[in-house]
Amino acid sequence: MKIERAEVIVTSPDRNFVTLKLTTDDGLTGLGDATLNGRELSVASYLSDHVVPLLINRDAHRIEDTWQFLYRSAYWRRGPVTMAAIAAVDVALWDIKAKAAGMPLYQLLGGASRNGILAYGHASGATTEGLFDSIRSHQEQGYRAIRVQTGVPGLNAIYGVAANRTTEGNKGKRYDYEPAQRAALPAEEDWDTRSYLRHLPTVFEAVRGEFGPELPLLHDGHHRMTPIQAAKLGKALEPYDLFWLEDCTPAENQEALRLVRQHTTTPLAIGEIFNTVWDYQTLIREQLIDYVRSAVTHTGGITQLKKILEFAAQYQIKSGIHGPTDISPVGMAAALHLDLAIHNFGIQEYMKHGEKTNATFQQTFTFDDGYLHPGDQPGIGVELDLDEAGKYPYQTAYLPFNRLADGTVHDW
Ligand code: EZ4
Ligand code: CO
Repeated sequence: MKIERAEVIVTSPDRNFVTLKLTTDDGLTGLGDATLNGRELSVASYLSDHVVPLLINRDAHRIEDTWQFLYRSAYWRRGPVTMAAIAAVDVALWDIKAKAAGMPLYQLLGGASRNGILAYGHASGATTEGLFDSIRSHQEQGYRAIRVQTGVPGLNAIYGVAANRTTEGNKGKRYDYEPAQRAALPAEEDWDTRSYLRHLPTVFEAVRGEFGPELPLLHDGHHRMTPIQAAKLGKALEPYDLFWLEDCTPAENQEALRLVRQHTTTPLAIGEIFNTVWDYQTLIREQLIDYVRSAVTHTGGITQLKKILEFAAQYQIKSGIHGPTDISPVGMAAALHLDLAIHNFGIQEYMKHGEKTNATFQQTFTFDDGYLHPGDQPGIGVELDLDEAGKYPYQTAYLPFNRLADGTVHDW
């Protein structure tokens, strides 16, 4: 079974997505997600200009060999653009192999280890009242675990809070909780870590008071703290029993997490911007984290993420696969097959896509009563409607960035 055709499809139904479609000489097709939020066209070019010519006439069954070939033959290793491109090829080949086998992909990964995949949703509010409404609305939709993001007094726009959607200029331009904005330049947000550190524990105290001790609560620090600040926050949040504190500090320097870990028992999740197992080497081996946040889409696909998660499993570290709306339904479906099959599953992030996206990417995965399931169709269970995709050309969009009160650029 040979790869006969490889097409890179860029479409922007509700936001930009990059999809690789492979077709074999048997007429089987496979899809892979290559979406890198705010840098989509670079991955599309990496694929079209440099990878597609290498795929034609390759044996579609040789997934591991193709992965190693793309990783090693490029000479220039790692990085988000390269690894997103490799991920797209990898997932498309797994989709094809599973279709050829007549099985849903999770069967090829070892079969189901559980009945359903616990998902968490994103609740947010500029104020505590707005946050409570958002948590209730997520519970009504079925969510059994909730990420809590909130406004901070004195700061205007802030990561994870859906405030801008209601302002006139931004209406309909972005998802409720999704930061990327369709605009020629990145939006500027403001930040003050000391205000945030003072305010956040009071929010979690209020949420626990209102919703009780059982509801799993998560929070994303989005890379803004120094290690000692992160340690302080972890300690301050201990009474509120978080499921995890995510990206408490930038983790290019993995050793920084030692300091955080020494000071707090709040579980730590890291890795949505990582792209290989090497980014986790110290974090996993020294048990400095509790959850691996990588997406299938940004970590070289099923082949690589499965290896990272098996490494993590030896240290009782679990999965918490990244699943914001900038992961396409193809990338989400791939994650769900892996979630269902692995033993050390933790939780899956899940935000619903918009109507146009769902019409463009037909999906078999389901969300019922707080649990996701990839469905039982052969392959990954997602098909791309090219007519729909063709209606929505790429639109320039950027993630925002942060400045401190004195104008200094800060981590976003
Ligand atoms: O900001 O995916 O945990 N989720 C996140 C996301 C990221 C976006 C960036 O593209 O941090 O909302
Ligand atoms: Co995050």
